[in-house]
Amino acid sequence: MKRIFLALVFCLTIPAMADTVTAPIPIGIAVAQTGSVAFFGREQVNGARIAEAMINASGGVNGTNIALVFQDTAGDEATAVNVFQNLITRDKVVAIVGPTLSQQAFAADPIADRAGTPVVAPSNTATGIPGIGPFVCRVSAPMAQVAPHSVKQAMKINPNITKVAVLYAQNDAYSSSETQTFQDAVKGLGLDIATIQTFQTTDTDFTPQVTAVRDTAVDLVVISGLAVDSGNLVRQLRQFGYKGLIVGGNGLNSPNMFPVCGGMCADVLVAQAYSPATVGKDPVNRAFVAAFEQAHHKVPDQFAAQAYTAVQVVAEALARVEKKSGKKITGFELAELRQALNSALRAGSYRTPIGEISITPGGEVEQKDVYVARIAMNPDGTTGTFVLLPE
Ligand code: 1QQ
Repeated sequence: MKRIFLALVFCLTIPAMADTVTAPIPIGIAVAQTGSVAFFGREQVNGARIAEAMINASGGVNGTNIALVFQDTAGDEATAVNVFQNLITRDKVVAIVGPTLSQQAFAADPIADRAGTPVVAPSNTATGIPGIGPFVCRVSAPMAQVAPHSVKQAMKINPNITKVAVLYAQNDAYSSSETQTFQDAVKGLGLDIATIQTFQTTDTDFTPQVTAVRDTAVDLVVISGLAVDSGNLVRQLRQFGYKGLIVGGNGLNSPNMFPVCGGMCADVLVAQAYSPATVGKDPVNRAFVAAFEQAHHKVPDQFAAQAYTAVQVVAEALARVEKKSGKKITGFELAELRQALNSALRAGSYRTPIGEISITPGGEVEQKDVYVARIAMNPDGTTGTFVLLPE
């Protein structure tokens, strides 16, 4: 009896078997495959898949393949939280690339952070993302650095701008963060903010906002919103007769938005952390664009390029972990690997389609090149291009 009791106590007190990493190395991709933010998430899936194929074709991580585990976060916080939990505990991924929105990141990233699982944000541009915790970093340049470039370009195109209308989605973290940057940039250039209009990302009718813009007779409109809301707002501004320049934020940064505002997307200026137009200069980008075009018969957008970059960064950091430890990734204890990977992500630089980047110890991306494009629409009214503007 006593022996049985002791055996029972022993069984109850031994720790659960530690998880060991096995091949292929699982990396979570937690982005929006459904819902309105899938305008961006679909391209993130496309970009990540190209990365997986190219990395494995060139030997994976020192001979061990990676395997992306895709989970649909849709565009809301609760789904992102759920997906993060599943990827961490059920799928035992070594790192998570995602989520699509900053609004989701502020809810879901703390879960990964507490679980000691590295997060590489491919498209979170709000201020404060790396500050969520030591396991959070990003390859998406913050709008605080990117957005001012588009306002400066607007001034170059029309030096007579004096009055500006600022519009933003007040229920979204990225939009509220980006508008602050825009407002500072506008004021810094000595311009007058004649009106500030707010909306919700779920709005479809922008009559009050576009009426206010018309009544204040501004010569520049600056918009920070997500997908369909931004597109509809641009369309309704034009329908109400606004003829001046429009600066759009990151939410207008995908050709998938073109069908939403149609021909009226024309002449919107957008600052970008990636331009496929740089393809001639850089062999890394050239290889990515060629593979993407072959698979999807179109050029990649910023969301595809940043997702590719995030997967590449994880794979290269894994290779660094092997080099530094002298041990194969397979065979590492999962918690130990996640910790080592998190440090390796922040060591050294990466040559990626978005240029040469590095990640600071605090998790912030350092990226040199930023672009501003002007949307040109084709006569069909649903397709178009981001035409890169000279600096
Ligand atoms: C963010 C963004 C969005 C526009 C990505 C789709 O930049 O949420 O941070």
